[in-house]
Amino acid sequence: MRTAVVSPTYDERDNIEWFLHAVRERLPDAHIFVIDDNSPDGTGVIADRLAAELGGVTVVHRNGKEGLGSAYRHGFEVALDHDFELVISMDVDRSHDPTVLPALVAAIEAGADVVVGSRYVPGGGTANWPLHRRVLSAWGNRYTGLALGLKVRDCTSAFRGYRAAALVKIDPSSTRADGYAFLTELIRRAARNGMQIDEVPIVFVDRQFGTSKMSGRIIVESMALVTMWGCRDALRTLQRSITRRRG
Ligand SMILES: Nc1nc2c(ncn2[C@@H]2O[C@H](COP(=O)(O)OP(=O)(O)OP(=O)(O)O)[C@@H](O)[C@H]2O)c(=O)[nH]1
Ligand SMILES: [Mg+2]
Repeated sequence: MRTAVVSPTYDERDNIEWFLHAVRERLPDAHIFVIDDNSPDGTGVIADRLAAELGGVTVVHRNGKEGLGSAYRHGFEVALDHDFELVISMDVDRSHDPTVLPALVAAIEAGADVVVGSRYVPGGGTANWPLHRRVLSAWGNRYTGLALGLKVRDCTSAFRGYRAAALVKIDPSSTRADGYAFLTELIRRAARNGMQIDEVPIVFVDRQFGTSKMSGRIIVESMALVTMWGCRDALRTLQRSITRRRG
């Protein structure tokens, strides 16, 4: 399958070289799109040099930091413009294990529309994450699943593969969230469209180099949007059942 890997970067100077080589090793034919928001630490410049060395790497330079959601949206649009059959999203900070890449490809080849690298299926987990991050993520995902009626166990993992046709239908460019709520929004749309969503286990490794861009604002955005979507879904179900009873 013609495969694109879309990866946003912001201040990933210590990770970008490792990342590009690791992806190239696991998926030699995949094209890699790096979406860099003018990283102050010079990640974009390093990525340009590596792209010239390695080939099959496109670095998209944006003017300034606009958030993970915005960067993935942009990267998906660029990848879809280039006629790929499979689009993989992956963080650069070594949290997403490149050895899982072939399993993501295999799941799509076997018929899935979307495949999620999941911390919350048997065999999945997190390594060296502090307790507060583990609790936040695990309970955040439980709450999300319950509020939105989703069967997917890990709605906020960015390590995923999308069949290109499914991604077109999901239409990421019309989403609004900036933080990881963006990821929940995509899964919600896939589920509502009746798409086949598979999960493969991943062990998420906490970043060792560079700084996290996670913030209170991103957490609040996620919780607020999930609650709003959940209430809207419940209201719609109620309206439908009232209309049915009247009719
Ligand atoms: N282009 C771009 N990339 C970003 C931005 N924010 C985060 N990223 C990248 O998105 C990926 C995930 O960002 P992280 O900082 O690891 O955020 P996180 O994974 O939610 O937080 P941690 O759990 O601490 O790793 C990394 O490759 C970042 O470099 C942004 O505003 N613009
Ligand atoms: Mg990270």
